[in-house]
Amino acid sequence: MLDETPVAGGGLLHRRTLLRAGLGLGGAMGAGAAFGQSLATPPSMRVPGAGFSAYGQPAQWRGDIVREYADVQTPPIAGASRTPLHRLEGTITPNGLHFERHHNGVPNIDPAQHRLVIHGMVRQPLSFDLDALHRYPMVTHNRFIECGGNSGGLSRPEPAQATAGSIHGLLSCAEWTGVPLAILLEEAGLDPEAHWLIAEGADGAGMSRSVPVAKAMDDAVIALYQNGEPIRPEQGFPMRLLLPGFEGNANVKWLHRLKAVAAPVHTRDETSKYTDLMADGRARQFVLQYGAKSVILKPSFGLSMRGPGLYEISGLAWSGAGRVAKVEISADGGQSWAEAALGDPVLPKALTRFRLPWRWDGAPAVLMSRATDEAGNTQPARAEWMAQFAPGQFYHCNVIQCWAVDANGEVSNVYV
Ligand SMILES: Nc1nc2c(c(=O)[nH]1)N[C@H]1C(S)=C(S)[C@@H](COP(=O)(O)O)O[C@H]1N2
Ligand SMILES: [Mo]
Repeated sequence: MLDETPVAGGGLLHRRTLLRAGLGLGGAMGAGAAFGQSLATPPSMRVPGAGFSAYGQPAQWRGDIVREYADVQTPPIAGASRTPLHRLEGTITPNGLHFERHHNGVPNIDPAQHRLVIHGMVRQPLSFDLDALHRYPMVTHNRFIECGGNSGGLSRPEPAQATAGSIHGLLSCAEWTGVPLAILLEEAGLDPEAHWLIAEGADGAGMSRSVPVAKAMDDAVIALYQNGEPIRPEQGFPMRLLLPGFEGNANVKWLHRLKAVAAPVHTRDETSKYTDLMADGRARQFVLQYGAKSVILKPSFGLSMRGPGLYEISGLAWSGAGRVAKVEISADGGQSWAEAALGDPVLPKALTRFRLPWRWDGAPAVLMSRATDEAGNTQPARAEWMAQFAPGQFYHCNVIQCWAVDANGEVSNVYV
């Protein structure tokens, strides 16, 4: 299917359509004065450039790509800042833009003093310093982290007119390197009756969560590096618990203690928060593993379109259960769908970039994306998702995000 026959309503083209004809966006070539100017020697070629720097920074022209910190938070140490997803490309979040969620600020921990203790129902309690951990074999994987409260704004009665980053930016993806937790637990010798671990952080919140031993033995990592450099203070320096695909809160930062216990202990952070109040008045606890989710970033609120013609729709998809199997896009409010191309390679529990060519005819359109993962999980419509819960419950929201494009190319957040 290499021609430009739409495969779904609203002008969606096949994901493998080769746009051979050119998009006509380059500006007319010719002998005119404007073309002559384009060919002139750029001023930067006439002088030497700047010198070296100890730690590089983004281009000065892009210094406005920053974490969004819109919520009014008092005190400002308990809250969140968000990744500007709509201003980034690819799948990896630069370390300075990884979202932050702190319950009592970022502790300043001297790595030489820090210890990770494994105790409780174990044969041999152990204490590791950073050097000791570096003697163990390490693994490196791309993994997303998403806060349980991410996208929760979509549960509000009116759709917020806000960027994709401010709605969905409690989500980041990094290449994490560290020691598989299973190795350390095997050395400590878990009691067969120890089915949970209490993971506690060394921050002022003493944040702690109950974590199933099955997860700890499966793919949990004591993460020491983030995108190749030592993990940032905001992400848990000198070490954090990484539980791939599990809700952000359980990925305890500044990790200093893992206590093996028989059953979950119902810590403050897993009872007062990150628990879903259902429509029938019961509460669902330990909603740890995410299902499938996606969001279109281009176009999205604040990134308006410049007239009819060819565009590439692109965004991010992910699942806590494994790999993204497919992402479908609709440009007609969900009446018809076309399958997007997925960026290669599709990694488990990592962000996946999807893309689809679109010939926009200039008429109002409603764009939606729907991810399905390899376990068969998919995304519900907002109304379907809301119906399960008591009013006000917003955790673990994976509803389909709908963006309306008006005839002027302006994009708004809509509920369909
Ligand atoms: N010790 C500790 N660990 C913590 C937190 C915290 O406040 N203290 N916040 C949790 C929450 S709610 C989330 S969503 C993730 C956020 O990780 P990040 O700040 O690296 O993005 O860390 C979790 N781990
Ligand atoms: Mo969170």
